[in-house]
Amino acid sequence: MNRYESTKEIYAKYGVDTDAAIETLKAVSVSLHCWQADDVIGFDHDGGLTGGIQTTGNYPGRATNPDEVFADLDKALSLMPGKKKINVHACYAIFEDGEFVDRDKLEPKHFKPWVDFAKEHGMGLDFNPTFFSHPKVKDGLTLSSPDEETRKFWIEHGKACIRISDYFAKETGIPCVMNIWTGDGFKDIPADRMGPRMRYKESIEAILSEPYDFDKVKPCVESKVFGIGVEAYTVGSAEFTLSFASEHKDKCLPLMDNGHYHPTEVVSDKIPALLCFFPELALHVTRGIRWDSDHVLLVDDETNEIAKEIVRNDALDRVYIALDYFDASINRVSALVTGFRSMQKALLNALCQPNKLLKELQDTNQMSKKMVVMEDCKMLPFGDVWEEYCRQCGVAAGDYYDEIEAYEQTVLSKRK
Ligand code: RNT
Ligand code: ZN
Repeated sequence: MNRYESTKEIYAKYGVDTDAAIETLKAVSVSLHCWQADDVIGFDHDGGLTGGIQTTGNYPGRATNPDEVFADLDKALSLMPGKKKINVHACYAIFEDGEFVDRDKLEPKHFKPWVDFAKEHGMGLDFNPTFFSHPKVKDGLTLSSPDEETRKFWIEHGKACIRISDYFAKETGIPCVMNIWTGDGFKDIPADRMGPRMRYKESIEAILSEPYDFDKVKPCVESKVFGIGVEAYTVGSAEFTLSFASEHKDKCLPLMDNGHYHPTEVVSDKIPALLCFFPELALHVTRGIRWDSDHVLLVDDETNEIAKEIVRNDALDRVYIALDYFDASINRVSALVTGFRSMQKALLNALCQPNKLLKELQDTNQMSKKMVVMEDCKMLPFGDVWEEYCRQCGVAAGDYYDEIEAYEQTVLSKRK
């Protein structure tokens, strides 16, 4: 008997069907963010990243143009098991022959290469308006600016992005999640906390007045507790975005990024809370160290708990899972692959838990036994299930670093 066959029997004793877990995971999309490939810079400006987020590190080989980003994503995708989507930011618009338009004038054609790339890989695409790294961010504000012209520019950008999201959904035949995040906020104590929020509310409503089919385009609002340089106040706070999404349930979803809460708050506990009220919700899965530091996702406790809450609540088709981290201090292809694999491992592990049994133990108040079974499950031979899953997906279960190293030597190290 091979290892997987015997592992399967061990899991079966807990009522877990590992073959079924593998099949289920194969159909779950995880959205891979293009921005880990180039430190969140994009192609539409020469400057660096500004606006409440930051990448640190200067590992050699950063992709600096569309060809390089596509090549790196290609390499990364070849080393990942599972179903993927690619998450694109508006600043990754691709202009032909010296053409340039500002963000309020972006059109679907500026993203055609992304559609071609997605089609080649049989993937869907997600999208994000880019409300940062741009001269029209006025005094740190975009959609919530007191300056009408500034707000108008960014509203037009948001509307253009809805049209582009619609194009993505139509071309790929897969719904496009479009996330609205702004770094709007203040470094120091504001005198008016409500005014910017009222303007933000009206601006997002104006963006969402652009017509779209909510089955195809899924606008989201992402909250945050604070950003770099805007430590005192964030316009799009947790209460603001959750209330907004709740008031506009027929046209947008709440998005939770697990780096965007106070350090002892956990998104894993918020998922079931939101599932009681929202038909669908979206996530940015990341790894914060002390604060929203956007480290590469690993299989840590919270990643496992997030996956478990999605699986236990039978919500794999109600939660849009996307990754969001950016580490410039290590090989970026490795970062893409390791983070994506971590999410896959957490999901597969969650699918291999005796969730039904554990729930029964809780509901009959057998809490000591529940604790013992939960602890026992940590020692199950999960590695064999992972190995089988990767085998079926046609990728190595581990040991992918050699390939990354070879790519670094032949491609990344040759870049200027
Ligand atoms: C920033 C938010 C946001 C960004 C991306 C690039 O704190 O998490 O989602 O990371 O839009
Ligand atoms: Zn995020």
